[in-house]
Amino acid sequence: MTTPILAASRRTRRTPFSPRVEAHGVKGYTVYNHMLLATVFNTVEEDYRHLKSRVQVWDVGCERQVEVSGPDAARLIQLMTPRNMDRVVIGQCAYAPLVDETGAMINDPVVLKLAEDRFWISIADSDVVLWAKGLAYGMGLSVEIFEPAVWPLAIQGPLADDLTARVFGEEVRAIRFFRFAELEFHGHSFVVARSGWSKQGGFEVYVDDAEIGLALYDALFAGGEDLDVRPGCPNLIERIEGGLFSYGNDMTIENNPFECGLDKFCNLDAGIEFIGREALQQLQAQGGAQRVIRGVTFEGDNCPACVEAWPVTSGGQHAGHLTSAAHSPDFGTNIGFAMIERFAWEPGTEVTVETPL
Ligand code: THG
Repeated sequence: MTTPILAASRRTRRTPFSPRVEAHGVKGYTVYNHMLLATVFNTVEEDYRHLKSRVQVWDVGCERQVEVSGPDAARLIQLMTPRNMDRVVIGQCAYAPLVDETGAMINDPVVLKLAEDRFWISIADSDVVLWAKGLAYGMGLSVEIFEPAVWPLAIQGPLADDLTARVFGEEVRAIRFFRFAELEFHGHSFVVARSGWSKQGGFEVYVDDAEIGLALYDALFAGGEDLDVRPGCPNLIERIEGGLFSYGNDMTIENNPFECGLDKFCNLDAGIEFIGREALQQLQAQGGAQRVIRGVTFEGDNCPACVEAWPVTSGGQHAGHLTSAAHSPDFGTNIGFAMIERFAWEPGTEVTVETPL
C-alpha cells in the first residue's frame, strides 16, 4: 500500500524556516494549526537516537501565538483556564488547559506572561483565536486579540544549553524551567524560554523577525557543527516515552481536564472566575474522571501508526482506546497512550490492544 502525499497550498501555511527544512531534506510533514510541521528527517528512530544524545533545531512555527493584550487581558486569560493565573509572574510560561462552558478541553497551551496586560497563548492544534475573539466580543472586553507574526524555533537535546549559549551568550544557562528571558541576537531582542516538546531539555526562541530569524537559524547550524547539530522535529517515540500528550490525538474536545490527568492545573478552590467552573465542580462532585489517559506497553518489534483509535479491552470487557503508539528501542517494547476506563486504570492492569492487521 502506498502512502498518499500531503498536498501543500496556501492553506498549509509555511514558516520562514520552511525553505531551510526542505533544503535539509525533510521526509514528512503533518499539518498543525493550519501550518506545516515536519515529522521526520532521517527515520523516526534515527531522529530519536540523535535527539536523545545530541542537539536538534526544530521549526515549530506552527506553535501559533494568540496574543491577548489590553486592559482586560489578564481577566480574559483567567476566564479561559481553570489554572490559577494569579501566581504567574512576568517572564513565566504556564502550562494551562483551556476549557469551554461544559468543561471540555479546547486546547492545552503554554501561556507566556509578557506584561501585566500582555500574554501569548502558545497553542496546540485548535482554533483558539476564534474562541477568544468570540468571548471578548460577546462579553464586551477591552482587549486586542490576534495571531502575531511569531514562529517558535526549538533547540532540544542534551547539548542544547551549549549550542544556545554559543549564540545567545552564557546567560541562557541561568534561565529556569518554564521561564523566559529577552536576549539579543544581531541587535534584535528575542524571547528565549527554557521549554519545548521533548524531555531532553532545551529552549524555545520566539522568532518575531523572519529575516533575523533566518540568520539565527543559520548561526545555530554554523555554531554547532562540532556538536553534531541536526534539524529535527517533535519525535513520536521520544514524546510517548516522555509522557507528553498531543491535543487532537490523546485528548480532544470530547475530554475534560481530569480525564487528561491535568487535575493539578485545575484550581477549583482558588476562588478564581473562569468559564466552565460549575461544570468542572459538578464533575468533581460526581467523583471526578471516569476514565484517564494511561501509558500502555504491548509486544512487538515494530508498530503501525495509530491513525485511528484502537480498541483496548481488559478481561474481555471494553476498557478504552489507544490514541498514540510507537516502538521504543530503549524500552524494548511497543508503547502508547490510551484513554482507559476506571475499572482498568490501576497501574499494572493487564489489557489487550487491538492493533490493525
Ligand atoms: N511549546 C510551545 N507551545 C506549545 C507546545 C510547546 N503549544 C502546543 C503544545 N506544545 C502544548 N502542549 C504542551 C504539553 C506539555 C508541555 C508543553 C506543552 C510541557 N510540560 C511539562 C512537562 O511535561 O514536563 C510540564 C509543564 C509544567 O509543569 O508546567 O513541557 O511545547 N511554546
